[in-house]
Amino acid sequence: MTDTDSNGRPGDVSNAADDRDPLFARIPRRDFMKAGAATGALTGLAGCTSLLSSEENATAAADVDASVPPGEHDEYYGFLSGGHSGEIRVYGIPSMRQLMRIPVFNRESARGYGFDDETRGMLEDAGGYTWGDTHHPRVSQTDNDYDGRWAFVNDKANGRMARIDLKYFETDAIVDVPNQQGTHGACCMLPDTKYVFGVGEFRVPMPNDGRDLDDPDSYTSNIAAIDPETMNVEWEVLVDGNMDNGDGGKNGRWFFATGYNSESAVTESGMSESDTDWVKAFDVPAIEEAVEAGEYEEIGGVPVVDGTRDSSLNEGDRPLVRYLDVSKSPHGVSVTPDGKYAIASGKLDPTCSVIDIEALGEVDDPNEAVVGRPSLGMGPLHTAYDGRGHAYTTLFIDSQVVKWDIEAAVEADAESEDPVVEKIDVHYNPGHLIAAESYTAEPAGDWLISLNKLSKDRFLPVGPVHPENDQLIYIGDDDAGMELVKDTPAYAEPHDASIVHKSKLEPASTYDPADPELDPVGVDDVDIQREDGRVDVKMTSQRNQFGFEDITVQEGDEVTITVTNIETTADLLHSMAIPEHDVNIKLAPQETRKVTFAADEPGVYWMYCAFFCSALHLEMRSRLLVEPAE
Ligand code: RUQ
Ligand code: CUA
Repeated sequence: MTDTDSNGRPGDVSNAADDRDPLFARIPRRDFMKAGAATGALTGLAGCTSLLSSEENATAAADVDASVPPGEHDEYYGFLSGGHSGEIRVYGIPSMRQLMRIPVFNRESARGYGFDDETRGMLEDAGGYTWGDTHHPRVSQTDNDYDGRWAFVNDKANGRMARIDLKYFETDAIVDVPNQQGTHGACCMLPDTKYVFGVGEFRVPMPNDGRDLDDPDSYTSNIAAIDPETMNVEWEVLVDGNMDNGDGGKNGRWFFATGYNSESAVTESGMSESDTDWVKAFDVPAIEEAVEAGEYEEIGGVPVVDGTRDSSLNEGDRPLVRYLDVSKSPHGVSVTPDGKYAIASGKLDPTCSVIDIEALGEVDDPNEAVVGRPSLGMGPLHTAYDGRGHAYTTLFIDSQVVKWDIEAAVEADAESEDPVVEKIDVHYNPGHLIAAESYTAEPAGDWLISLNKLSKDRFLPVGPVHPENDQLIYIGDDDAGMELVKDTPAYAEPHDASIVHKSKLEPASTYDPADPELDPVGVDDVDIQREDGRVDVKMTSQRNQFGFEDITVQEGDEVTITVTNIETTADLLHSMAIPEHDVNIKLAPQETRKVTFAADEPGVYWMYCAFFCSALHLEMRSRLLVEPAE
């Protein structure tokens, strides 16, 4: 049964609310749903649903205690992507307090990210772009459980993948994926994170060097298999149609990607013409064998294997990529915790397709591996799990999360609504949702976050740019049902998230001076070297001084300053900023950073510390004296 009605939010009331409220009327609708023929019924509903007043939407009493008293810690870390802010945000769950922001593809001044030589060099080497669009943060696993080493996240804007070191909670590697435009999906090959997969969304000529400009039929997209240790792209597989989201099976064989545009069109209406699109199932060991056997073409320095439908490698009894016909424009795909099924959401169709992963390797016609197709509601996008046999799917258009029974969906007839257990309203228009440890073999089954694209009336108005709304839902009690516990305004724009139990991470509280890569400046190494217009400064920072009171250089010198924060006390940060030189480095305890700049203008410049580090913080400054050239 579905309890849409008992939730009291028929669609026409919503439309009425929309008409009444001039504030809502001004909101430009996000209408990516308005595509194409078979979706006529959806047109006009998009973005206009669930516009009940916040009073009507107020949740019943919070029986569930999600409070985390002052001074106490949360149970989980949530890693939420920041979308086109280019960053990752770390939340405590269930408090939903934002604990940290980790800049990834964006320059960020509070952490000096993109200002010191190392992080600036990393961003420059990875294409030199100044922004990115993070969607899918995935945390590395060993034996299908979080191992606390890394998080990975894609850059949809510029075709990149980044790695975040979870000891220091900082980005430590970025690869500019060759041959890929719009790296959208990101996920790990499980059980042991053998690869990180980047799923290319935008079809382009291959190589994209000016050839075939207006010959869309010859465009392709691809997946890239990235080695998590080296961040090297090991191989890529070309396919037909777009790709969108991806997820790896749990046992090292299959990788799944959804995709719209099996039509190979370049316009919105063209992309939604057909009633079906594909889920592509990549047979990873078969692809590795093909690479091993030299059955690839090297493009952009990467072995590229042909996984298009008509390719010779895709014929015979061990095709590299199996194309499954599923309902129109599937969006999210995620593998169930037990590794049995991959579930692809219909987006423009109210159903999800349940794919039997083991059957995939046995059937001749891959469509026989689609063993369930429950009808869930309008605009299903993404699915998460509680480890008790339930799936939770966001319904973008209905503004709901639907809980359903996976095995019941396999038993039921196609398009049956019987597998639906319960629906809950969310506010509004959810994209992803994520349950605690949902991507592992053993989800925790207690908390779920619905990452809603619109907040409309839920918070104090702050001008025309509204925050989004990340809602915390308790899913731990199957009898009582889902309970909406908390609204959290979110700056644009979280997409996906991973929720990791705190016991699985071991963040460092200071940098490790024994780390050979850090090369710290000791108290005795403070030094200035000059040679041919280059000045090399090594110095320390500690309460309340830098290693030099004055640094004198000549106009036109290239100056490199390496600073180590020699504090051993946790949380005692310094920084070194130099006005009018765009210099700004952050120094956590025992951290060493290096910055190079040109001393172009004669004058006095106060190097100062920007973290309030002690009562004498303001006095913590030294002079950079730039002498006029003779
Ligand atoms: S996609 S809102 Cu970038 Cu994960 Cu679905
Ligand atoms: Cu060091 Cu302020």
